[in-house]
Amino acid sequence: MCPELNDPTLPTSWRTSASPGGNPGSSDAIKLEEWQASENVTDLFSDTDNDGLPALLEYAGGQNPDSPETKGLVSITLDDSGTRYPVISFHQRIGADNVSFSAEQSRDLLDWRPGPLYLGRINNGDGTSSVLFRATQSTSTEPSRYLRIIASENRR
Ligand SMILES: [Ca+2]
Ligand SMILES: [Ca+2]
Repeated sequence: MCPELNDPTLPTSWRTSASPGGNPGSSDAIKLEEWQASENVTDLFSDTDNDGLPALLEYAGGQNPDSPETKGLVSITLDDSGTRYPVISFHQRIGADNVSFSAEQSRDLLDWRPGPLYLGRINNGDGTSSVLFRATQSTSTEPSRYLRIIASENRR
């Protein structure tokens, strides 16, 4: 579970530990305020390294706010379990729990609506997990569909 930060009744509140054996008696959470202090970040919308990632996403993805990134944090795949559904994922640093994710879909990039189904998180084994959302319509039903992930600051 995302320690002390989320509602245990919400599926999005649950995650694996950063360490394979877990961390009994301690927390692997990386608090946003402590990350901000260590990285000298005051504005979560700032992009001082001009890599297109605001500071909140640098935190969420475990990136360096002072160094441009070369790898993306969002990817699109197809869920190919019989019927093909587009899936969008965000590669979150495990423990960066002060950010919440949701997803929206659109047919025309103008009208965005909630609806993508939260599929859960997959531990990538490298300190990150993929946060997955699947479109409501399959590619055979709707060949053209746009997805986006929304990251929000989450502090309690
Ligand atoms: Ca940046
Ligand atoms: Ca960066």
